[in-house]
Amino acid sequence: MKIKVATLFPESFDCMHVGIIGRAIEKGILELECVNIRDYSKDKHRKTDDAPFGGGAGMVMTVQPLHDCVNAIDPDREYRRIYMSPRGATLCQQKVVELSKADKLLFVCGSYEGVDERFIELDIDEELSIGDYVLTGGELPCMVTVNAIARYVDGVLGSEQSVEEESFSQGLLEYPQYTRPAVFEGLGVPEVLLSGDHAKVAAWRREKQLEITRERRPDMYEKIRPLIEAEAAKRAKRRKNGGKKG
Ligand code: 4GO
Repeated sequence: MKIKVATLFPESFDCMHVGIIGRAIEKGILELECVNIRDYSKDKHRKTDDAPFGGGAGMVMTVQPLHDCVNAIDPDREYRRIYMSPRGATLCQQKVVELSKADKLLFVCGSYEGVDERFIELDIDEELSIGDYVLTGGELPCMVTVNAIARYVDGVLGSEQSVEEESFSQGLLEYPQYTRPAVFEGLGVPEVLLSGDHAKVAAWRREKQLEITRERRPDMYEKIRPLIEAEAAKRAKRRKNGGKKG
């Protein structure tokens, strides 16, 4: 997957070269190119912002450097162009999966009070938000989005950390996890996890997921209720058939 980023602070993306995402970039599975919007300013002082028409506090990013930058990066409009903004649609796992199917993504990160609206109108396909709060720039939201997307790109996660198991848990919170030692500060581990009975472990984990989701996120639980009820019906039928499949 090719990802390009237009930003006034390309160095803030240095942290993307760490860990799992860093390895994916090294391996060439993920291509991440950051471009400095300032390099496209035609102003003699390389200015990229100006006072807002109509007055008010703060500065607005001017349209010329943004427009020229994005169209230098992506002259044939091959990239899906995303502007990070609290006004955008909120990122969710479903949106992450959808974006991970794109071959080419171009993120634009605004600063100050935002960008001239005409840039969005001319050059942006969609606005995206990582949640209902305001930050000083679109860089962190962009990095959050790229990190989430990268997990779905083939070869980024090891086979052990496969994203496949996750689809079974889509819309549910995670079950509790434990590793060695079996006792720490007097606290043990649920017996079933030490039993070696894989079916029992899977059933316990599912039960915990449902319990935790119902307690902490009733909104999420309501959405997946039909799925849960279908699962329960399947189990009941299996019991009736004396454990045979169907
Ligand atoms: C995106 C951008 C928050 C988000 C931003 C978000 N703040 N919730 N700030 O995804 C225009 C200037 C937007 C700063 C930018």
